[in-house]
Amino acid sequence: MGVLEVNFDGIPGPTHNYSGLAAGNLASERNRNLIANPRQAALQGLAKMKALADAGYAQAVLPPHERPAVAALRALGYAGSDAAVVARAGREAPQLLAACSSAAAMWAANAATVSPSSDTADGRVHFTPANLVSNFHRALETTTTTRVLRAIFNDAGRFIVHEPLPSAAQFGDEGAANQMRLVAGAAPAVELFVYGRMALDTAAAVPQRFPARQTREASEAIARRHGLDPSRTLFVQQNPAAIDAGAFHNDVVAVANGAVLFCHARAFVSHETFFASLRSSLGSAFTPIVVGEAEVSLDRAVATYLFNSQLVTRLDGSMLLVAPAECLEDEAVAAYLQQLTSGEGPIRELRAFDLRQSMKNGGGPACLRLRVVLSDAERAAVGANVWLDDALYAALTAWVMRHYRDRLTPADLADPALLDEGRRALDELSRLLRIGDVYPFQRL
Ligand code: SUG
Repeated sequence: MGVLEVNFDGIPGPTHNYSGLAAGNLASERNRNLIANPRQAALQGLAKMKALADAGYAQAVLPPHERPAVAALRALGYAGSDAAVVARAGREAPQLLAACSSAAAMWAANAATVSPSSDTADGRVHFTPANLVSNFHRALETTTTTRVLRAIFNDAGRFIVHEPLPSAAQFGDEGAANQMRLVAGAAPAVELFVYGRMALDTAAAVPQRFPARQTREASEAIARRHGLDPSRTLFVQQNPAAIDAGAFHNDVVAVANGAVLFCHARAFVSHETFFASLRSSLGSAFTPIVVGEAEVSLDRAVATYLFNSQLVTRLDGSMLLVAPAECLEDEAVAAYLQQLTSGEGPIRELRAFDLRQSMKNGGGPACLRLRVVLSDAERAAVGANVWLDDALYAALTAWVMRHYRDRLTPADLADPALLDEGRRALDELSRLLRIGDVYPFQRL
């Protein structure tokens, strides 16, 4: 039976913009108020997906969410017609409208934590949609994400999409961006959860400058509800210094695939104990590739998103690193990558992609995708039209060209026409993808 990893990439939505909403995400803070190009954002994302699909990697899509989120504005006291709600929020509270208009659901690594059926006690694939409580604009994603995942993974015998964890700071959960999975040969996998702080135990060091979004308590609850084997599950603290340097998720400083862990030397609190545990679970196959400060500084790693690359297995068993184009423009990082891929190590190929629209909001190749390991039978149980083949790529590209603007500023978010354009686009998309009525405007 063939088991393979499918990358579900989020399609950047029609309201993609730069509103500086994410504290501790240096790109988002720096690029606030830039003019965005939602059409280009979507096309750049689709181009990466197509290139990987063409190279033989299993690729699927996740749809954007309805924005502005009129229901959220109503819950906060705005009333009247939808157009009046948006217009008044735009006049009185533009930052609130911006939060309710964010296209942040494109960063699918934050959609959910996923445990493949081979890791879980009941033999089903488990999903916990992330509650994303650290940021209001992201917490708005959970309801639609849960519906979308339930529409795609709609077979109770094979899949379970849990409710998100309780929406409280103590259970702050940012999904797969803080989860890694390592596997060596036929032995069971090790699931690795990286947290930024402990909510109920204040003894551990915490970042001084920026928020730690993921709590250990959240990660432990997910491991319990997914029925993971405690002896194959590790909880590791992210280095507070990495969070303070702008690594708001672990996937900004580390990525794992197979038995390889590619990370910065300052990614975790204690490399040595944690590497020793991995070595005892995975044996000699465990291959850490740790990049020191002298080769690539933490600041350069965050600026280029070197570790926000996708690491995928090629047919011959060696690995491809899917990196952001910014890596090749930095002398130290480009030199490091040249040396990394030309040696005898496991990573033998590099492909760089222009994802600048997403990158300017702090989202690289790895942020844009949710990894879901599925067996043949599980893939066959997906009834939705989400597999990116030539036909879906052509349809999605044409859909983007029909519906997306090529220029959007935060001030444009108050334009009521944007809401209508988005709804028309998503109505069409939900039919194309066969995911049912997942959007609030379809369920009125
Ligand atoms: O949550 N940016 C996102 C980027 C998420 C990246 N994902 C991963 N690392 N997996 C965030 O910080 C910025 C939106 C704005 O400022 O308009 C934003 O939400």
